Amino acid sequence: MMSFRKSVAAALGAAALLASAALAHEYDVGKIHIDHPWTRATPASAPVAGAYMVLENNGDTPDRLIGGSTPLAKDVQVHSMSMENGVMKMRQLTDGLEIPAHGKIELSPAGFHLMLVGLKHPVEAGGKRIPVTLTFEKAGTVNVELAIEKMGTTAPTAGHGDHAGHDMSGSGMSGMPGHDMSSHSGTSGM
Ligand SMILES: [Cu+2]
Repeated sequence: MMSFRKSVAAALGAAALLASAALAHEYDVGKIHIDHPWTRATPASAPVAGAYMVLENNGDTPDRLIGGSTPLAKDVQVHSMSMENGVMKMRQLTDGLEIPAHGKIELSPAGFHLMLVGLKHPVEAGGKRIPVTLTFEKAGTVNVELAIEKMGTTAPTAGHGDHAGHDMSGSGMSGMPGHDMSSHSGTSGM
C-alpha cells in the first residue's frame, strides 16, 4: 500500500514537473538561466522586433549577453532604452549587457532588450515560436524560442501571471510604445 502510494506520488510529481517546465519555457546555458523569452507581433512593414526575457546568472563571476542570431532577421543586437530630454532613445550596446554574479536582469519593452534588426518577414500573432541563438561572453551560445505576444504587449502573459505588467505600473509610461519605429529609424546610421 505504502509503496503504491509512493509510486503514484512520484508519477504525479514527475507529470507536474513536466507540465511546469513546458509552461515556464526556460533554458540554461553554463551558469545562465533564461526565463520565458518572448517577442511581439509587428506591423506588416516593420523593420525591427524586440525580444524580451529574464536572465539570471547563477555563477560567481559576471557574464555578458553580447548578441545573437536568428533566421528571421539580418542581425540581433543588444539595446538599452533611456529617457533623454523627455524622449525615449534606444541605443546599441556594442559591448553587450552585463549580468552580475548571482544577479538578474530583465529584458523588457521598457528597458534593455534584444532587437531583431532587418526583419525578413513580420512577426505574426499566433505564429510559430521564433528560434534565436543567444550568445554570452562566458556561457557561450544557446538556442531559445521566442513566444509571440500580441502587438503592443508590455509584459508576457504565459507563465508570468505573478508579475505581468509590473514594469509599467506607476511609471507613467503605459501609453508609450516599447518599440517606437520612428525612434529606431532615427538611429539606423549607427
Ligand atoms: Cu531597440
